[in-house]
Amino acid sequence: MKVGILDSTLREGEQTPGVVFTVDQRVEIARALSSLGVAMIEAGHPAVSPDIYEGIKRIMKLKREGEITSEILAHSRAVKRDIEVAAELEVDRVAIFFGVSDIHLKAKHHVSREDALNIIAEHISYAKSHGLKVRFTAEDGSRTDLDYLVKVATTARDAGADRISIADTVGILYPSKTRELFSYLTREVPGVEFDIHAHNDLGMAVANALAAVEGGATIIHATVNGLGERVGIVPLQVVAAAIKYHFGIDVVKLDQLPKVASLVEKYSGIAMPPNYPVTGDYAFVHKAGIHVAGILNDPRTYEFMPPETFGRSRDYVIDKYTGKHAVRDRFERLGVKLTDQELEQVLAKIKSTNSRFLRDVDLLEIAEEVTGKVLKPRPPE
Ligand code: AKG
Repeated sequence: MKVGILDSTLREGEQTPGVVFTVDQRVEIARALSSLGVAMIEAGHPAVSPDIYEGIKRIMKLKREGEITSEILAHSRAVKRDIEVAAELEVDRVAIFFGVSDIHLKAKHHVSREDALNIIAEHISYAKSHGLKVRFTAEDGSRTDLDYLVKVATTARDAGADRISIADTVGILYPSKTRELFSYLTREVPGVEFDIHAHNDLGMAVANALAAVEGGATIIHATVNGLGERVGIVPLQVVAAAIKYHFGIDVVKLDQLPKVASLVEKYSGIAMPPNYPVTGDYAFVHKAGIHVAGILNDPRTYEFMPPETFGRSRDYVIDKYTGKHAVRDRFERLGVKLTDQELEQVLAKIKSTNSRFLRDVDLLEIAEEVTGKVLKPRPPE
């Protein structure tokens, strides 16, 4: 199985409402993504604004100097000026998109299916004549008539695209349909590689991306923290963890994911919820007594993979759900010895509070009340 990541935080990610990156931030994010090990970085659509143009220019300078090693792409409409701008920037690849569903052809492009094929071929050839590698994106591909989609992909390939992105632009695919779609396309249109661009409107983007890979796609589009239009696309950290668990493949340096997630959280201004998979604060934090007893005995009881794989560590919280094992472990860690009876009394008091989080100082206070002694915790290491 062959699979890599195209990160589109700087293009799709910046299409999140309220997100704008400065040029310096774009360069820093590209550097971080490259050292994370993503195969490709979609660095922006340079015709959109001067700062995106400038960002790609600086990213390409770092690429020439060897500081960035990922393949760098520029997004482009099927418009000659967009392609010329990408060529001017000497990006590794231009990604030309065109809406190919009947809805897009009629309501957006106002062209027939036949005319669309000519436009696609013409612009891919134009990009090739400028020495660019081309990915063609069948925008709204998931809502496109299948026979026509095969014609689109064949036309793009024959015009010189060596990659085709099938975009689930409105996020309506589900896994079995996605697998079928990609199996069919890879069989019907040989000689080209396929990308999956999956939006998360129905919460199935990661599942669809994995299903596309099973169907033969070799590149998954993702953004850090799942940024993107509306509710975004495949979150990089989640899909990377899923690929590691299910396929045993490291698509990026997994232990660097939290660092990159925090960087993008800071620059995007979009806070990561604490219950976010892999990089959220609670991703490896346990609570119920049964769960904590389980992880203290063998973490595999309630963890799909060790948190250290992702540069994280495990923890548990203390509140009314807590059991004796957790309380004993916490006091042992604090270097405070309590008898079994005292532990039971402490636990009873914990259960009668409705505090959200009991901190170590709160636990010591309860234990002092129970024992009637002044307790001295071991100083933190
Ligand atoms: C979309 O269709 O949602 C896009 O953002 C274009 C995707 C692509 O270029 O692969």
